[in-house]
Amino acid sequence: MDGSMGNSELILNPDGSIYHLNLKPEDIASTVITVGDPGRVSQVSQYFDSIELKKGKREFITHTGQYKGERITVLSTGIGTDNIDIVFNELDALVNIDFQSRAVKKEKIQLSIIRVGTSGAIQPDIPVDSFLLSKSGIGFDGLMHFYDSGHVRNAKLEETLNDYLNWRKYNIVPYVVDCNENLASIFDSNRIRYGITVTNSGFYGPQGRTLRLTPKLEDFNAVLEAFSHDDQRITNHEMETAGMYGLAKMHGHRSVSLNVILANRVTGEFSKRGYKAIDDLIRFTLEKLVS
Ligand code: R1P
Repeated sequence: MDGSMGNSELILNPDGSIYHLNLKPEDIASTVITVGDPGRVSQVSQYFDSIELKKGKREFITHTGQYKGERITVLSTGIGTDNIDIVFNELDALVNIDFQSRAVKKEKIQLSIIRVGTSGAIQPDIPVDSFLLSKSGIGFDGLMHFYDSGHVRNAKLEETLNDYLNWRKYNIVPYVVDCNENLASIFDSNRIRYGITVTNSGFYGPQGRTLRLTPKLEDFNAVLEAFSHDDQRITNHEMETAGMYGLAKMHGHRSVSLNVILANRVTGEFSKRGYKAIDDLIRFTLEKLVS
């Protein structure tokens, strides 16, 4: 074995780009903003001083450009940690695998990956349109269970939470991974709230929403709302953060998740100015990246 990866494992397109993202190594900056919605990519890149690259395939749209002297890539992930698995493995491959020899490079490059997303609060005092930085992600999806990931997880919080939930009997055993504190400190501001974010495997039943189907765990959000650990509480639901934190840590990258709260699940409110609130978070994020 020479350490090179087969064509079925590291899949490259005929032009040498990576399979799903359709990108070549030179196409990405070391600072990457991820957004769920492909339409949000141009909402970010409209603020760039120049755009050098626009590429895409499926829901993965990428723009790379300059913002106040800083080269930044913005990339859409689509929804869910299944997509996060693709995006984070392929981003890492772009910088840390030699596409000619198909071997892992000796010198590793560290990416800084910042999610600019949307989310629903489960605490009544978190208003819609506010910004929230996820200190930890609680993964109700199964992604981390497919990796040797114990060393990157927050074992203490994970065990305390699972003992509290007592949902092992339903085969619901979430994992917990923390943000990169160093990257998070860039975003320190009185505009930011901090919290523990739940990453779900769906939008309706897995977040306790009932349209026509009956959820198995009727009191899902109330149980999560009542949990606290070291003065931290569970604040919000979304669908990517825990997977991002786990994959970033395992690969040696830095990752942090910023979210606009669009819905409050306790008060029943939904933002009336969502696009503007997301725009505010985009401009806040870009300014913090260059300050
Ligand atoms: C669900 O509507 C989607 O919105 C949230 C969730 O995480 C999920 O991806 O984030 P984005 O607005 O970043 O996609």
